[in-house]
Amino acid sequence: MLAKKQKPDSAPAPKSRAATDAVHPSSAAASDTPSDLGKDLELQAYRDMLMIRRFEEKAGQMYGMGLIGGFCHLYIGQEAVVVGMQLATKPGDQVITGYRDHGHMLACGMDPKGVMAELTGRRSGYSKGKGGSMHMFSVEKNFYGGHGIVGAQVSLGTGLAFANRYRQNGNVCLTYFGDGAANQGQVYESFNMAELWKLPVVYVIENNRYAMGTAVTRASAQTDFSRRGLSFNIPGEQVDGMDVRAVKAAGERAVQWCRDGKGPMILEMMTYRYRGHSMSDPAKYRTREEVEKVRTEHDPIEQVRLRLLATKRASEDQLKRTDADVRKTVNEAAEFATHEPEPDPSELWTDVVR
Ligand SMILES: Cc1ncc(C[n+]2csc(CCOP(=O)(O)OP(=O)(O)O)c2C)c(N)n1
Ligand SMILES: [Mg+2]
Repeated sequence: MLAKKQKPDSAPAPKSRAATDAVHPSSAAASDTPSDLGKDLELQAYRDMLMIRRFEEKAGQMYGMGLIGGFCHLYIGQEAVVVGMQLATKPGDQVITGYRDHGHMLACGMDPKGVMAELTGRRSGYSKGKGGSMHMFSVEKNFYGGHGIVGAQVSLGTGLAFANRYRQNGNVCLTYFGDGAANQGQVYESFNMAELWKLPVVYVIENNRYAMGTAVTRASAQTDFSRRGLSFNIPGEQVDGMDVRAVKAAGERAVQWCRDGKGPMILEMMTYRYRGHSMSDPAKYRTREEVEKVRTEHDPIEQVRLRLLATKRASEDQLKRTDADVRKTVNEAAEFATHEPEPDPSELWTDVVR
């Protein structure tokens, strides 16, 4: 049973911090060269990011072949964000995000076969083939969706953090959302409650510079999203979201802040998506050169690959084998997802809330 004193509404009054203090105490570290991951973690990060990249490339192909229907938003370019954040968590921490969610699921350890089978609308998909790209969940892996309503996951993630605080289980909820979602009203209602009740939630703002075809500068009066919590006294950091080491380091600081009972924290991940907003994006709002420049100069996977080679932690051959291995897993997932049966028609009447 939960003791009454555990309830957030009886939590001690928050210590007031001036808005200018609402910078994480260790934010100075954010500008330093990120610390080395060590050989094993660097290899793991490489593999995990590559898995997301290859999975998404395959999903894009399968969409083009008509094997995937409905909405499909790819995460290509943003891989270092989820992989770095996941390296900063411990089992029990939760993840919730919007519709650009395949990478988050894979980073949480969900089975690529189950994710791909959901994309193709098959019975063995994570939502029995009835949810599709934007609506998958795994309580076992602490992944809470997969939400198509922009910003909706922010209040839900705050609720998950409320439950953690209430149960005093020491878990932190990573709540991801985009630069566009950051302008949603419910985000600020959530911020207020989260700081008031010192909820263990890290708000990870994935600033990929666009919301559909709208550049951040056209939609946001304040484009420094790490400052969006200032009036609630929520500290924030801007992070190089293309560098998995920087993401992990910032993630660790934020998660620790939450675990210490200090309340929420905002991490603005400076990132970029290479593909269109969704599969039906005319891409008229940016130049090819802009995409190419990020891809050649800041690619999150290439950065790690070059570092692994330069430090002789891995040979070209070894990295090629990793790629082949990842491709095999993805091909098997695609094979599975095209041969599994579709849901039985009787399933139309199950899992429906009336
Ligand atoms: C409440 C709501 N308004 C509008 C939409 C349509 N919509 C879907 S995605 C999107 C842009 C969101 O951009 P951002 O938050 O930056 O995330 P990104 O797609 O860049 O990851 C919009 C406006 C929606 N799904 N829900
Ligand atoms: Mg965006």
